[in-house]
Amino acid sequence: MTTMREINAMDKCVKALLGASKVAIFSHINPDGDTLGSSLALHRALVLLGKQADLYCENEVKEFYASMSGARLYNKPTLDCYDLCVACDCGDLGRLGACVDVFLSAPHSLNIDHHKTNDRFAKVNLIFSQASSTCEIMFDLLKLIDEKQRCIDDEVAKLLYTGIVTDSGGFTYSNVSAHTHVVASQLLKYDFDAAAVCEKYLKSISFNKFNLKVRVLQNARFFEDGTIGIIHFTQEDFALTNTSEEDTDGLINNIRNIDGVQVAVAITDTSVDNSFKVSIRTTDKVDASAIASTFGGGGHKNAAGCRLNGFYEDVKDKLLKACKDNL
Ligand SMILES: [Mn+2]
Repeated sequence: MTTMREINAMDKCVKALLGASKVAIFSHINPDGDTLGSSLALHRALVLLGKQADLYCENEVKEFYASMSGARLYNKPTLDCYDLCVACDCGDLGRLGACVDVFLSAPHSLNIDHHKTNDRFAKVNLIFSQASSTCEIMFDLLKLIDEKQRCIDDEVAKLLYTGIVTDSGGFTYSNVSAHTHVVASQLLKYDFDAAAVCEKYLKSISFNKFNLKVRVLQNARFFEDGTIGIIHFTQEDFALTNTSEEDTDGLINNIRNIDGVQVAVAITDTSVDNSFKVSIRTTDKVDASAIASTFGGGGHKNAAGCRLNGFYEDVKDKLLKACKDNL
């Protein structure tokens, strides 16, 4: 349900965006389709409104998302100061990585997000934890402005649709509501190839990623009567298949989708020795964000993540215990 707090925040966001002339927009580290889609859509909408805006992200946009409209504009500032900073899809300031200093440099800030663990770090916080994606919220926000002054065009619609599709697993996750479909249906009235968006971001897989998938899935380990499944991406797997960390995206769902599995965990070697990136996916019976928060991470009920340091077997055992405790 939409509360008064959220309606007020929506109004404040509209006023802040219309009142600003120099805006910096921030996507989270290791950007995904939702943070990119919402940030790029906002950027383009602001340009359509005649404003100046820059895009920031600690990381370069991955090849997989490089064809999103405006993706090349990241980290090429055209302004040296801002009157408004906007974080898109960031649950806390840490998600801004090294860009946090720029975020904190402006007199006004907005935090537009759907993570239930969001810690409301900005001056105005537009947080709908029941939304499928930040793009769903961004559409509602831009629609309010668009009614008075056009700021949604075909490209903006395609960007928002991309974020909704990627963050909802093609409208299959439990974060999908009637409103998600209302937003999608309004977006589909614009002129872009929605089937091509789904093909590119949900279905297509490079041959190298296919080889990585085969290697890692055949070494999956299962615990607690098959309710917990764990996969491990090693640096050797990446080297032998000519892939990298970004190619792990989505492969964990192959484990989560197995009948009987309630928690799927993917442990990925980072380039730093004994440092691991962990993704957790759960069925509705288990809270993934509760498991991740045991280790200082966060996320959603069915998808969360954290980072752990140590020897692989110790890291795996700690995660396994946290999973069992939450079963
Ligand atoms: Mn998101």
